[in-house]
Amino acid sequence: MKSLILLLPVALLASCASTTTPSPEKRFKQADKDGDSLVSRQEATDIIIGDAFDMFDANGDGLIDEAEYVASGGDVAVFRKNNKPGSAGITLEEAKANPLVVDRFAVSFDEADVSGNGAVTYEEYLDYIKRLEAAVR
Ligand SMILES: [Ca+2]
Ligand SMILES: [Ca+2]
Repeated sequence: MKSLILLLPVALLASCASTTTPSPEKRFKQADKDGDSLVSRQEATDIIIGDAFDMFDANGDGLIDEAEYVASGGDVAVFRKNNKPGSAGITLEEAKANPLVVDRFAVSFDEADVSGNGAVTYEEYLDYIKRLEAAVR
């Protein structure tokens, strides 16, 4: 299955290994919108999809258009299937509303949430990053 869903995690792994990524502590705080020191499934999904979206949206206009999608290694046919007919591109809201995209990131969340209590602590998050980094090396 070729799709946006499969491409996003690759982009995500690349970003984790990048030296320009903000510190883990900063990233965790960004994700923890309600400030309870735990990142919930919703908080995690929001930030992960947002990050992946930014990588695809090369010109930063808030839309992933066909050229940007293809430039990131995407398949034209998949883009056309996911993009609303007549619209210039996929918005962040559309990506977040796509159950296939959300399901893919739910898996990432489950991998990070080792204790399985539906929230990721900073320690679990650091652990998860370490495992991701080990995977791309
Ligand atoms: Ca939180
Ligand atoms: Ca764009």
